[in-house]
Amino acid sequence: MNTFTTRALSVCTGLVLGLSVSTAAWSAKSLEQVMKDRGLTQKDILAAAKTYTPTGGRDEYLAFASGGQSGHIIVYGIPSMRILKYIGVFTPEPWQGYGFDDESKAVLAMDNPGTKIKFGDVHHPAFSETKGEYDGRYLFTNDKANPRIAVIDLKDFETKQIVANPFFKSEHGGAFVTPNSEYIMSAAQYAAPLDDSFVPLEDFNDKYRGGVTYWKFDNKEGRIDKANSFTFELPPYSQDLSDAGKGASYGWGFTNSFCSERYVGGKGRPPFEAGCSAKDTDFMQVTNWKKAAELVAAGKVKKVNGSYLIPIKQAVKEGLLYLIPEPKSPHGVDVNPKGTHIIVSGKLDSHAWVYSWDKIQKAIKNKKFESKDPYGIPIIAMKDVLHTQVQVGLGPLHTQYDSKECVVYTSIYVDSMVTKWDYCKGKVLDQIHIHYNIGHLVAMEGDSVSPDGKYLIALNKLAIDRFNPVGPLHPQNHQLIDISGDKMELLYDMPIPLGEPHYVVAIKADKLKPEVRYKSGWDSRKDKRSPWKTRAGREKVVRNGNKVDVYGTVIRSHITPEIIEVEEGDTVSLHFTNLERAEDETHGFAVYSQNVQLSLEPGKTVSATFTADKAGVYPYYCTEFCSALHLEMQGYLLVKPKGYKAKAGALKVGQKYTKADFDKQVKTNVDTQAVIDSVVGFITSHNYKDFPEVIALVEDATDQLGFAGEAKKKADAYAAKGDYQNATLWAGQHWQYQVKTADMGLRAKTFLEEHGAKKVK
Ligand code: K7E
Ligand code: CUA
Repeated sequence: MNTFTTRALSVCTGLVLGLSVSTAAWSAKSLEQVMKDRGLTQKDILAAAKTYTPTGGRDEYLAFASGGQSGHIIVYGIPSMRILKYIGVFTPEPWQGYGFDDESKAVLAMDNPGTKIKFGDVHHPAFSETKGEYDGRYLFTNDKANPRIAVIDLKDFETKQIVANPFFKSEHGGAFVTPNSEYIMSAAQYAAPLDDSFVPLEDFNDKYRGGVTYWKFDNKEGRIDKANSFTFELPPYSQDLSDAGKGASYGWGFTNSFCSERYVGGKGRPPFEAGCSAKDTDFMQVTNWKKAAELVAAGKVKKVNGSYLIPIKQAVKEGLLYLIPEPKSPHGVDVNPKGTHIIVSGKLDSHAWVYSWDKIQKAIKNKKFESKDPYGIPIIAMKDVLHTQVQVGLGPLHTQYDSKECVVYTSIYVDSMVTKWDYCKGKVLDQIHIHYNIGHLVAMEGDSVSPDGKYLIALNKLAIDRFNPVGPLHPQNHQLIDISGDKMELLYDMPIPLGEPHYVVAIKADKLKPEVRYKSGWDSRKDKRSPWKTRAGREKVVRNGNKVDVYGTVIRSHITPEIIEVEEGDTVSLHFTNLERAEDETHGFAVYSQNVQLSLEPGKTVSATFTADKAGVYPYYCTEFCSALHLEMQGYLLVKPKGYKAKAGALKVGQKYTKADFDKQVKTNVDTQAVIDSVVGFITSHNYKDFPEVIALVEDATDQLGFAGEAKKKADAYAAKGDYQNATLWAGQHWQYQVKTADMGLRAKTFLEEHGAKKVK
């Protein structure tokens, strides 16, 4: 490197890092060396500085990504692209105990007899909205394969409800939310009979149907209200995605389609793909949910199979349903923030098509239709409602809106790029290359009425050569792009090894207010106190015939009870409550060979029911490394053979203790108490009550200290009787509680020091 570039580089890197040249001499030098060693350019360094988040730092946005066939939702931060959580939705997820405890098994079993289905194909997550803004309360998502919608509460990032579509056999176009979360839209994809009967393909046109369901969301309960949801019957055109109108188009929904040819391939006929892309146009289906809801409320819609179904005929008669031609096997339908325009992409074409809501409304008002489809639905002429068409690149799919008016980003699948364009003026502004074959893309709060711009993430279908090879199945690639300037800049590649990504939604992180603990004894899936909640000291085992209920607790570092005895053939229900109040003090619970893995976050109560069908010894233990003595957090489930008679005699101890052992332990305890006293002194001399995190730690520490006092009393009583065996063991337990108290006290002290607590006395 010549002197000029070296100098230019040190000045430049000094600026990049916001450091003056003099104070940054050494770091500029070492940075230069790192760049040289790793072959990094200045552009790389700039990209790194835009995404690097120092230890303890937080992200500005949180992304909720569809986990595809994994059936999960993936949560990560932007711009750091650090993964924070996988949320089990349609698929069991052992870390969270999802699908392993009775409470979450019940969620997976909703509309899923016997939990037979163990996976979901997640495509489109969507946030709950208030006045068209993301409100950070709920997330909804769909399962395309087994037409279902799930509700995730963002208070604790847990799945609370799953509902199956009463009519469809697949469901792609969901979840899309109306501006006040009145309804969640979900459209069918592959046409099928609306009931479960067999209908031969010869009857495809007459008996196969599509549809779009408007799931009623009860915003107060935070659950879908199945009884008041309704579905529009639609022709057997493959419904694609949907979007809800907003602003000017509030009260309406838009669902595009492909294969309006109603072609069926196979059995010697040319394949589906040939027949399904033959025509030049398919249809956008425009539905009026507001008026439909009024009809439902007025009792004018009939229930079929227990659910409201609006037949095509009725929808047409009431003016609730219209068709608009869309060019070339379209994909994606995206309403702009004001609700005045709708963008559709022709995926076999190089154009995006912008429709004007104003013109659509006029055509509807004036009953100006060009014709009817075979099912009698009025068709509005494309030329009457098209605002403009723009050549954006080959294979356009999805569109996201920028914070700047009229500016949008469209994913271009075949050309592997993102096109930035102006839909008002109809011109292309910028293009950037993507690796490879982008599907959806997401801009910050891009589906809301006030998108933030800033970042865009390309959700790519193929990674090919972008990462170290890991066998024939490759991870997905999420590429972060800076869209704050005129030119798009690629910042970061993030592999996601979980499932085909479809859509992602991103919300401003400070809109989310997740809790760090549950109210004690909480059933998180039902959102109320569990009937199985247990307080410290109230643990018990209740037998009723051959049904055994164990009311247990967990706290650092023991499980109560530590021995559970049942008989072969008993049905055992374990109910554990985590007594901790401290942040992040989760315990786990696993039993040998019973497929039990529980996650007990602070305050939570969960249950596990199984049949103890084989006599034997079943160790159980805590699966979260919760404390220094985590490995000792253990116990035994003893399944006794039928008619077993206990042997006479007590447990044989492995170790004998003397007075010297006891005295030694007591000295240790006195020393530990001195540490605790000094920590307590520090905390109480500061304004710790101004810090809720510290108050929780102090509460927990006080609890532990209470237990310590009880253990000490027992130790002293045994010592007075000269029973140094039990005296030493209880003195040891006293010390255990002291250690936990000290541990929490120190955490509280560190927190106060790091958060600028003030001395008050
Ligand atoms: Cu384009 Cu399912 Cu949204 Cu995938 S869909 S890309
Ligand atoms: Cu509790 Cu490990």
